[in-house]
Amino acid sequence: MVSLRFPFSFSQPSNLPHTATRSFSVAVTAAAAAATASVAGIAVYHNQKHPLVQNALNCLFSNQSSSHFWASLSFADNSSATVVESKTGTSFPSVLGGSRKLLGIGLRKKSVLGLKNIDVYAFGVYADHDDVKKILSEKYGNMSVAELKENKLNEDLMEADVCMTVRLQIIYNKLSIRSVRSAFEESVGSRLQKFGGSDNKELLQKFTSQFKDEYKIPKGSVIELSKERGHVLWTTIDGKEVGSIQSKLLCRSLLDLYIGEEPFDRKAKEDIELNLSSLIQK
Ligand code: DAO
Ligand code: DAO
Repeated sequence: MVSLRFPFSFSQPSNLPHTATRSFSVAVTAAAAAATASVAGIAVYHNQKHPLVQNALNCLFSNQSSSHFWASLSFADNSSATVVESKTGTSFPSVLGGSRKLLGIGLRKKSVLGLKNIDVYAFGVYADHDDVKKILSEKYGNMSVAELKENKLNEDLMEADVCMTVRLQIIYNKLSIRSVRSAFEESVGSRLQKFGGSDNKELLQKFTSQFKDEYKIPKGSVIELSKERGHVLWTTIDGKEVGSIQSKLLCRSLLDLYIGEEPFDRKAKEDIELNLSSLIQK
């Protein structure tokens, strides 16, 4: 069984504003209760079947003596694990569609007029476990984590025909489709230019035209951008299909926002790298 590592950093509540995006807490909704333990005011329902959770636990206990200690975990059998982005309280399923594993979560912020930074959405990056093993293990399976980093594993992941999903959970309550389009033109547009080398206005236009003006994406909306076999990018909003576009360049550019050279959230990228390495090495 594959075990994912989430490098939890448990911070005291007073540190929260500075460390929030770096802290995860794991909550597992219980279908059946399991053994209970209480440590420093923390309730733990322990389940060996959830390696993600198990690793969180290991990490939790290994941090116990540290002064940076603040978290809340609960586990149970037959449950679906979720990982919570602690600054915003947004939770992400640890597995999507049966085989896509959560590799890391983070926050997309945007500075408005250079005056304030708003949290626009929380995101989770998932990759199909079998694809990762099949496609990347042969090349990388025997490398150490340091070697993997040097070899820019993320670059190969973005290029390879590995099924992936980026799940966005909207936090900002005043998002208009117009502002989404213009942010997208800026963020993805610059990557299309960088990787495509030529004018990709048409591709950008094709993508953004899927988003009709009447769509509403209030706080709590969930957008999934899924890269399917053959570099087909499917978009869903709250589970409803919006459209699909086959373009390796578009898929590459989109993933680059989260795991490329200048990601939205550096810590999220590091977590993703680490968890990807451990998927490959198992
Ligand atoms: O209200 O003017 C404003 C700020 C809008 C910020 C929009 C950022 C949009 C980021 C893309 C969201 C994709 C779902
Ligand atoms: O954060 O800059 C960014 C771009 C993120 C990709 C957003 C694409 C999703 C668009 C969905 C719009 C729904 C109406």
